[in-house]
Formats: sequence, C-alpha cells, structure tokens
Amino acid sequence: MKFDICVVGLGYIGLPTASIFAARGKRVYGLEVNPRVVATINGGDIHIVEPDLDVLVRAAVQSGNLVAGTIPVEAETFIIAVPTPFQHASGDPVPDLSYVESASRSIAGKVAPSSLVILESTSPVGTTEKVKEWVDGERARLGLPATPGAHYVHCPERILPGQMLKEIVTNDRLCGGLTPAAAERARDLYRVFCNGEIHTTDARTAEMVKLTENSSRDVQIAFANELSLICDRLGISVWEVIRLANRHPRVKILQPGPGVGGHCIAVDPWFIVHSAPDLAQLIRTARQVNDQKPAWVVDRVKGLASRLKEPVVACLGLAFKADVDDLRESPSVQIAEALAHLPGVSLLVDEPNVNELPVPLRKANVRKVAAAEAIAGADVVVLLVNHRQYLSLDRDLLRDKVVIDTRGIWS
Ligand code: SAJ
Repeated sequence: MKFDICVVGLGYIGLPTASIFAARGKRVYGLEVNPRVVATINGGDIHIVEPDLDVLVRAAVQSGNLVAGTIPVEAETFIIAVPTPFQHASGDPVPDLSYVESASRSIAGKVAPSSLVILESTSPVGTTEKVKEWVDGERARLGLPATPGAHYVHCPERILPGQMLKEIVTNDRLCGGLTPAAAERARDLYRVFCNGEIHTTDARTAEMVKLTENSSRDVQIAFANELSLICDRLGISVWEVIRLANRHPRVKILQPGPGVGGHCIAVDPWFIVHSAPDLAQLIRTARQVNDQKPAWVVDRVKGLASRLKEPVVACLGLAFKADVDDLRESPSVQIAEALAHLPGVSLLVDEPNVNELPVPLRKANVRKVAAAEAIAGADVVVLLVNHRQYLSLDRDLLRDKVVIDTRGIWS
C-alpha cells in the first residue's frame, strides 16, 4: 500500500505531526530507527510526555491510519522530523546534520518524481538544498533514475512543549520551498489541520526565520539574565526592576532564571553563529551569558553555604522549565550536579514530574525527597524551576532558611 505521508522520526515533533495527520484521515507511516518506539506506538502507547498526545496517538493507531515501522515505504509526502543538535568544537559549537543526512538517504529509494519532501527539523540555512542533494546522490548511488520533479520544502515546527497539540493547530505555519510550486504543495497539505495562516516563502528564508525566532528569545532572556547579575551586585531586586520597567508601553523584558535549557533555544542560535561567525556578535554573546548563568548560581550557593557548618542544600526543580518532565539540557540539573560535588555539602532534591533523579545525582548519593521535606531538612533552599507546586508553597516553611530564588516566584 502506498501511504499518503511517511514521517521520518517519531519524537517530540514527528509523533504529534504524524498522529494529527492520521486523525484527519491521512494514511501515515512513521519511520523510526528505534524498534522499541515502533512497538510502543503500534501498541497505541507513547514514549514521550505531552498532554493529550496519548489519546491522539491511540485513536490514530486504532483507526488504522497510523502505523510505525523501521523500514522505509513509498509515500506521496515525506516529512523529516529528526534531531539537529550541535557538536562541541574547539571554537563555537558546530551543527550536526548527521541525522538529517541519514534520514534523507533512508527515504531516497522511495522518493518518486512527484514526491513532496518536507524538512521540519530546525536547521541551518541551506539544509533543505542539502536534503535534495543527499536524496539525489543516494539515488544515483543505488542506480535509480533521477527525480527532477520532486518538491523540497522547509516547514519548521514552532510548537511549545506542554502546549503542542493546541499550537500545532493554531500557530501560523511557514512553507519555504526550493521552488514556489513546492511551497504551495506543502501549504495545501498543512491546511488539513492547521487553522493558522500558512505563509509561503523560499527555503533559505524559512530556515532563517525559525532560527531567528529562537535566537530572538535567547537574546531577550540573556538581557534579563545579565540584568539579574547587575542588580544582585547593586543590591536591587531584579524582579521589581523588570516589573516596573515593563509598565512602560514599549518595554517587555523577559524573566531571568538559572540559565536557558531545552533542545531549541540553547542550540539554534549557534546555527546562525556558525553561518556568520564574524557578524553574529550579539547572538554569540547572548548564548554565552545564558550558558554562564548556572555557574553564577552555583557560586552564590557556595558563598552562602560556606558560612554554615555542614550545610544541607535543597534544590527545588530539575526540569528545563516549568511544569514539564524534560530534564534534557536543563540548567537546573547542571546546578544540582555541581552542588552535589561541593565538599561538606549535603544535597536534597525535589522534582515533582519525574520518578527518579538522573544517574549522576544518584551516583553522588543525592536523595530525592518531596519539597516540604527537602525544605524542612535544609539550611539553604535553591528554587530552580517555577513549577506550579512551588508557586502555592506555604511560605512559612521558608522562615529561617537561606533562600535563593532563581525564578523570582517568592520575591
Ligand atoms: N526561559 C527563561 N526566561 C523566560 C522564558 C524562558 O529563563 O522569560 C527559559 C526556560 O526556563 C527554558 C528556556 O528558556 O529553560 C526555553 O524555554 P521556552 O519556553 O522559552 O522555549 P522552548 O525551548 O520550550 O520552546 C521554544 C519556543 N520558541 C519560541 O518561543 C520562540 C517554541 O515555540 C519552539 O517551537 C521551540 O523552542 C522549538 O522547538 O524550537
């Protein structure tokens, strides 16, 4: 059977995309390298945490419209939704396109002259052109005829973890084609579920737009984080400064925190830096400011704890942001790990959204305890994530404690 859509990569973006197309009547195949993920999805379950995604996937699988597998299939449209991380290099980090390359090569044998190939992964400028080159090159290597009529488009995902199923429908979409006809075909496809406006442009512009969105947020958070350092030195509350400055009609400062985490905002600006290292000065500096914030928090805790005999420190929250269970690239994990290795310091950690602490913390004999218990047993309380549980915490528990509130929720 020929599928309408083959989604390559069933992770945080591929799975919601595959299942929403399937829910709207498209016959979707999810191509996934991990056989355990394939088995989970074909069983109607999910392997990631996202509100309501389990219901959508189960319905899609039960309807017969969504099937997962490890072997490439023929389809009218291919959607590549694989990770685009960076590699640490001696200078600035370098984009790692190996997953996109192997995804492109894996579908090459199934791409037909009329196929539509969509790259959803956030990618450096020029990657959609490379996808076409990888597909064409692989077909040549396999001795298959060229497919000059195939269309290539970049349609970056822009959905916010925690609100994916709402945003996938309501956000505006961007379809950047290697040709105008390619962009128009993608636009017609996304109309199946997208209620937002769908904008067509060229592929390089679409790639740059997505990187610009996340870099803009990174730069704005860096401004707030830099302010927090300056205000701390001057003995002024940064939260009060931002609250009052934001009363100006044209000022909208974001919130400082313990650093910037996740797989997007802390990564994508480096793709811009890599493409124009001599010009991207502000963007690079913003990355550095945000990356240095966890060490600053650790130093503050160290300074305060050093005044106490055998101090016990409680860290509240490990996730990369509020009300998610995602600990990947989390500045809070980085801070907790550094504190766990401070000589003479005992550490207690609460993270309400996971069952177990990450391995390095377990290895360092850090105990996972509920927030109230952690606070009761601690001399120093470090609030790292603004989870909803902490917003409503009984403030009396904090009396007589040294408190470092990196999110300003108790200020
Ligand atoms: N953060 C702050 N202060 C703030 C806002 C955020 O310190 O005022 C921190 C968070 O705690 C977190 C990090 O920044 O560590 C990123 O969180 P986020 O909520 O800003 O963004 P993500 O990474 O969850 O999702 C972003 C979104 N991009 C934009 O808002 C421009 C989302 O729309 C994208 O789809 C996603 O990246 C992506 O996949 O690229």
